[in-house]
Amino acid sequence: MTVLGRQSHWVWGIIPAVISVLLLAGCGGGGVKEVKASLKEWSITPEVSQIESGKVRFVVANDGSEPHELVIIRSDLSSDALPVVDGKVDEERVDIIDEIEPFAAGTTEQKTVDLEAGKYVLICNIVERVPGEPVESHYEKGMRTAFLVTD
Ligand SMILES: [Cu+2]
Repeated sequence: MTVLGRQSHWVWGIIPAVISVLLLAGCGGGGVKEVKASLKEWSITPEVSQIESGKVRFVVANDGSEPHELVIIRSDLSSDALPVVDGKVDEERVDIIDEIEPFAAGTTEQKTVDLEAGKYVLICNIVERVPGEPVESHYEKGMRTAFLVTD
């Protein structure tokens, strides 16, 4: 009797642990997916180029030598075909989901967004204007990349 009693305690104790593990595996650990990305002169490089819809936490490192930003745009256009006025993507004419404001070289910022399935473009929309010199458009220099969100 004593031995049997110990065994059933052991069984009841392990069941919640097994259920927890199964739930975590099924829900992707709470439902927020993390995407690390690197910004520098002149590129935006996420560690993956597509992800399933839902909450996505972008963890973005500025690995360059000057400030950059990350703008998340929903668009069916290819990443180099967004409407541009004088070097800057026209933010009135694209569907901006969210953005991380310009942040310093050597630092990391993050932002969690809820993304529906669709095509997106990640850009840096900083334009530097020095009198007497051509404008320096981070977007036109290459800080743009397509990002796909699947069902
Ligand atoms: Cu930039």
